[in-house]
Amino acid sequence: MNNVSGYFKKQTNFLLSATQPRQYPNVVFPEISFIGRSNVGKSSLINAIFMKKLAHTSNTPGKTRQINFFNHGDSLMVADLPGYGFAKISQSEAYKISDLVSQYLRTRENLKKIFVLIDNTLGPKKIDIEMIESMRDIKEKIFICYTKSDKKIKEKSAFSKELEKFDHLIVSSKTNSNIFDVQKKILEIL
Ligand SMILES: Nc1nc2c(ncn2[C@@H]2O[C@H](COP(=O)(O)OP(=O)(O)O)[C@@H](O)[C@H]2O)c(=O)[nH]1
Ligand SMILES: [Mg+2]
Repeated sequence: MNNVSGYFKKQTNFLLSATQPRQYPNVVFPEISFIGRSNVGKSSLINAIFMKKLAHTSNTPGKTRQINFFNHGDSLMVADLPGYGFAKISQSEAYKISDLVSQYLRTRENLKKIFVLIDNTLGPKKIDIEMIESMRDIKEKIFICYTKSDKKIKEKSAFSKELEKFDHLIVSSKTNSNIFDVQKKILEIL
């Protein structure tokens, strides 16, 4: 597949939201998913890649508590996973979400690539490292996107070194910087 722009002109549509595995779409298309802390820019990145207001962006972290699935051109499934590290929910709800996500990551057979988003202005946090460590069995699927590259770096992270071995891009959904390269990465799996 070499026509990147052409491929992303295909229609993308919201399919369903799932809170349980039995609700996941039963399709054979390859799937990619987006994961990261609440407010890291997951929905914004999905919208930038697919050039459409698909995922709901928000200033209120922790809004997405289910897995939202989108169908791109009957050839690719896209999953927007609930954000982690959001403090303002109950412990039991946090466990429920983390069970849902880890179950999804372990068992979803058509899952080809996991885009782990990290806020470039803050760098990786302990919780990002823990999340990535929990994915050790599927680490070859991980691709890191450092988000909000249009903004000034606020903090120097103590954990940056731990992620050096992962393939990554530094992107901005606001200026579209490197979004084309993320699209190219996606086409590689098809
Ligand atoms: N400056 C800037 N702001 C961004 C960028 N991506 C997301 N945001 C903002 O960050 C906030 C959270 O974004 P959202 O996509 O809803 O994050 P999510 O919770 O991970 O889905 C919103 O206010 C977005 O407008 C970016 O690349 N640059
Ligand atoms: Mg979101």
